[in-house]
Amino acid sequence: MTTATIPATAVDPFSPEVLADPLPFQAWLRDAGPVVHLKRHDVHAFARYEQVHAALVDWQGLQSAAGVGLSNFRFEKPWRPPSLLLEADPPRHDAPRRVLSGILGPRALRRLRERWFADAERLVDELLDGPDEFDAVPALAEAFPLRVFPDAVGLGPDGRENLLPYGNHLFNAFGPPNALVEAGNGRAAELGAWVGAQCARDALSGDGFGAAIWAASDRGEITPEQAPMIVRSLLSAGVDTTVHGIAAVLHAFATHPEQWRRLRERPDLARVAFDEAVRWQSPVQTFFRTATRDVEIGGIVIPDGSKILMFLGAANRDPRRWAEPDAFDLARDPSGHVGFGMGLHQCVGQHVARLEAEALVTALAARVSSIEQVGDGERHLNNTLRAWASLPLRVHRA
Ligand code: OVV
Repeated sequence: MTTATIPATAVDPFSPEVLADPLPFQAWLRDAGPVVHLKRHDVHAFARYEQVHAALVDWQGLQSAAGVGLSNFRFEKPWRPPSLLLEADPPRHDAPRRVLSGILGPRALRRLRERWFADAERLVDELLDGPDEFDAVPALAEAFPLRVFPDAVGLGPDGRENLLPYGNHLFNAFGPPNALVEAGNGRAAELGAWVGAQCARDALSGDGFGAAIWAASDRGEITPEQAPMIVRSLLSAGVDTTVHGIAAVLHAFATHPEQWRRLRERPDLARVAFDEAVRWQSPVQTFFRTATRDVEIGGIVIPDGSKILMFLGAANRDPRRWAEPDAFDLARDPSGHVGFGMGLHQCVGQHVARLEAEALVTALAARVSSIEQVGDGERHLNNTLRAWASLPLRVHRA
């Protein structure tokens, strides 16, 4: 296929209309062809599972070090120093990744499991002492990660309210410099300075993920210059993502009462439920890559140096890959979804996210016989995240 025959669209995927309701546009993209040209940003886009997966695993042909947003670091100065994990390629990516994989891996998280389950039980008990109707975004989706994750990193008590706004701006900044980014620019320097200050060794407790990163630099596994930047990755990627992942699973159950009944019979399905919700809502909707040479994907050539856009959320609902893709269904095996990415850069924090969600969903399943959503709720628009501003729920105590 030549460039002239590639399907194209002038629709801006980062416009408020598409961000508010992305599914119709994503369905159009998938059906238009394996590769679609987005005229508004002059990038090629993949929305089918096959091409998104192929792009994610081709780290040699499609690099991350030129940025995983629209901005091309070959030509544009990044708004913050690039991440050593997200915005790096092998071999520079490897030592930071190896260190963080160990610190956030299933074995290392075992010591947190009991504590986080107890914390989730306490939070749900406190909530159920109040009214039957509440907004699940502040009450659960934000409250639980903010209760457990900053302590697990080893952050001090002050300024934690900066974490969500920092992450929100960061995820907006992967998109084009639209009104969402402009709205965040005013506080970006202040928030970035606060986050930067929390990454110093003496700002962190002696027993958290942060201290473990610094200890790895003592052992020479990473350099002392790299340590604070890897702590920054935890604070960047570890809060908003889990908040909106938890919001996704709560929305899923609140709109699928039969799935909640099934979970109550089989509480061991809590982890599968979270992955199915991550597939179904895809809290991280999109990431870009940059061609390191002319790369062929989906029958067309992506020119060296040009950006491609991967629609993770669209791939996760591609009927070519998934039966009944729009159904939230605990009977399905959601493994292979690309909501956490795939390949070399696949989410290094996914075990942390799963543990948080499992703890909260398990505590709810033991105490709540039914969950309903009261009205449509309100989406929170972000250039990268599929998120909720408000998710009003009504629960019945078991
Ligand atoms: C996956 C992700 C998102 C945002 C930031 C980072 C990673 C980071 O490493 O800073």
